Amino acid sequence: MAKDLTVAVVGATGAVGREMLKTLSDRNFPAAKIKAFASARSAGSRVPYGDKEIAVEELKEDSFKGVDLALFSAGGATSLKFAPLAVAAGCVVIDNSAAWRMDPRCPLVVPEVNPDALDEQRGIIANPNCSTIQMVAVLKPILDAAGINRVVVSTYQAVSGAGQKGVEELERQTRDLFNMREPESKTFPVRIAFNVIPHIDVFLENDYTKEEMKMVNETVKILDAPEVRVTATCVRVPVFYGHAESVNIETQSKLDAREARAILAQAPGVRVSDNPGEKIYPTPIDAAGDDFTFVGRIRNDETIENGLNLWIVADNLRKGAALNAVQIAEELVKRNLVSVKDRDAFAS
Ligand code: 25A
Ligand code: L14
Repeated sequence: MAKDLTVAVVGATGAVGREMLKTLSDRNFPAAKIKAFASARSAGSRVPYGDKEIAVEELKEDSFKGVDLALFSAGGATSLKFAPLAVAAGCVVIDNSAAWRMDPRCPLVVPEVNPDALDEQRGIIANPNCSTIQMVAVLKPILDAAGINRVVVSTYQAVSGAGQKGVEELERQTRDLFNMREPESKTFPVRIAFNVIPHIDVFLENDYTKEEMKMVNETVKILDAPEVRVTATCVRVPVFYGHAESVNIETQSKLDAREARAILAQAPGVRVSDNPGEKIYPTPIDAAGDDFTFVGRIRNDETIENGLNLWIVADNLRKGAALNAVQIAEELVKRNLVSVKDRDAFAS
């Protein structure tokens, strides 16, 4: 068993950071000491950890002295600047931002899918995008059973994906509309209340959004399967917690919907919730607060030889972010990998 660890959460006052603290406590992660960091404006506030509260400290360059493991969720700019400083101080980083995910030095891990990638860790381990995590949890057993040529996905993403400020914007706009006030859009590009927005993160040169291209590129890296072609449309919906996805999969060999249902029923971290006759299918309200990735509406795509359609839902703050990060931490402990072998690995 490893020594008792000093663990830090960076971005501890945010929607994901709070969930990280809760998850560490709920799962009895072997931490001797927990530290909470955020920006200067939160320094001195307190965040819950189990039945206690811990004081939030301002994140500084020397914050990682004596810290063994840090979970980051404070945006890409914070990760780019502070994760290398953490590694140089001997601290292993699990980073929830997009900043390091496609860096070849950084494993990109969903513990049920590719835990062995952790053996190659050099100090920064990347936590995938929320929509990608729940999709690969379902794609992996299908890939192993029948091979995959192509995936077409459309997402229905909750406002909490944009952090606490996303949650507050939907609340505020809803109140304003019911009180005959003109709602203001600050976090989302246009009004989200009673609307849907086909735009998450920034637009890129190819007219896809960055969120869409994360799903394309991260899926191939996690599955280690360059033959899997993914195309995505990512949409924000006025839901507080829980991302949903409509996924069309073209397999290499025939996999019938009934066989797929049986395979997914055995998949780690996945719950099949699929009985049309009984009106059983997962919705974000069912998934919110839960740790499983739910899958339903599993049916044959009747327009092609080897095709499936299905519907995936998970809690974006839990499996999509905090829980997956803590599961990575647990796997590192299990494999005795909470150590930085090369402190210069990310020195620029
Ligand atoms: O565009 P970016 O830069 O990449 O950022 C994206 C944002 O999306 C969120 C996350 O916001 C992030 O900041 N996000 C969600 N999932 C993500 C993911 N997978 C993700 N980002 C990347 N990948 P968030 O609200 O979840 O959390 C932001 C946290 O980061 C801290 N932070 C920001 N800049 C920092 C920094 N920490 C250190 N150094 C910096 N330079 C930030 O702390 C927060 O912890 P803060 O002090 O700046 O803000 C705390 C303010 O947030 C409000 N608030 C948060 N939670 C609550 C709350 N208010 C009430 N109740 C809450 N539960 C308060 O207003 C508080 O002042
Ligand atoms: O890259 O706004 O993991 O819903 C995930 C949440 C990017 C933003 C990521 C959102 C983030 C996204």
